[in-house]
Amino acid sequence: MSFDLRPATSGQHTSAAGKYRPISTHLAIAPPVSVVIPAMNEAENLPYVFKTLPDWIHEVVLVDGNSTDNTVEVARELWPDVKVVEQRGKGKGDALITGFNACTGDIIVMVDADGSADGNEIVSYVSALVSGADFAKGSRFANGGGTDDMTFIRKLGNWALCTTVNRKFGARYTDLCYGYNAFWRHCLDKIDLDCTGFEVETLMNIRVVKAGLKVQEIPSHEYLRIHGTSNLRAVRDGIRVLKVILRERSNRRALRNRRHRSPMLDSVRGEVS
Ligand SMILES: Nc1nc2c(ncn2[C@@H]2O[C@H](COP(=O)(O)OP(=O)(O)O)[C@@H](O)[C@H]2O)c(=O)[nH]1
Ligand SMILES: [Mg+2]
Repeated sequence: MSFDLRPATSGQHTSAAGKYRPISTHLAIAPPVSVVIPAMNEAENLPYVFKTLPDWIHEVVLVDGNSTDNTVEVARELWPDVKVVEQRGKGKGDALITGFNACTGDIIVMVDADGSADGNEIVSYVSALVSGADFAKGSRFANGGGTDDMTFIRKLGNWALCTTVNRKFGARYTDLCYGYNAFWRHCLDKIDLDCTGFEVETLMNIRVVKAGLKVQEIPSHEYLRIHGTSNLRAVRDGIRVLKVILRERSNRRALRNRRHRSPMLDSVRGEVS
């Protein structure tokens, strides 16, 4: 099997000044964009994923979750420059954190490896970031978005958890547990991620609000996983997400109480409202 999808001109789309890369017919950008792909046994899906990635991205970081199929070999064939990182721990959250640390771009885009995300949407995420957002959050339920991949139970659980986050943290999200997001690298300094599993997106979504970052939702369509089955277990992972929400809520309360007791903590005011 041999299919290098990357055009020979890739990386040469810079302007005369050598600084800006055209990313659409209307927009050229300077910041390098890294795409992080967590992948565990996704060899059969990777051709569909890589096929939609734009040629102007700076790098692809694939985080391999100890795959037992030929995920890594297929990724290298499809995208010879791919940076493959082996995760040490377990879980999607652990994989993403590992991948973020390996990125060298100023903008980081998270893309699932199961064929559910269309890489052509990356331009919408990047446009939002270069127009002023800190965090471009994909939403399947914003106007223009959609999903072919969620069961009724998953939709219900996602809605309930999203509503809880909105109430508890003053967010106005239309979606919560969605893996297609993008952000400026500097956000990582403010959200300090510490989790391992599928609760990772929820933790990010809560912490960006707590940090006062500017979040813009991007309508996104989630397609059906092409091959294989989801690693997510609705009840088990729903409980993990709920625990994160409660933990983040109690951290916020504890910080507020400490602030009342110690004027020294006034300096952190503004981080948590
Ligand atoms: N590296 C790595 N990737 C994972 C792990 N768990 C899930 N993924 C990847 O995360 C993405 C989303 O996982 P998926 O099973 O499709 O969950 P769903 O999209 O929530 O149904 C896919 O690309 C998976 O291969 C893991 O433990 N390690
Ligand atoms: Mg999936």
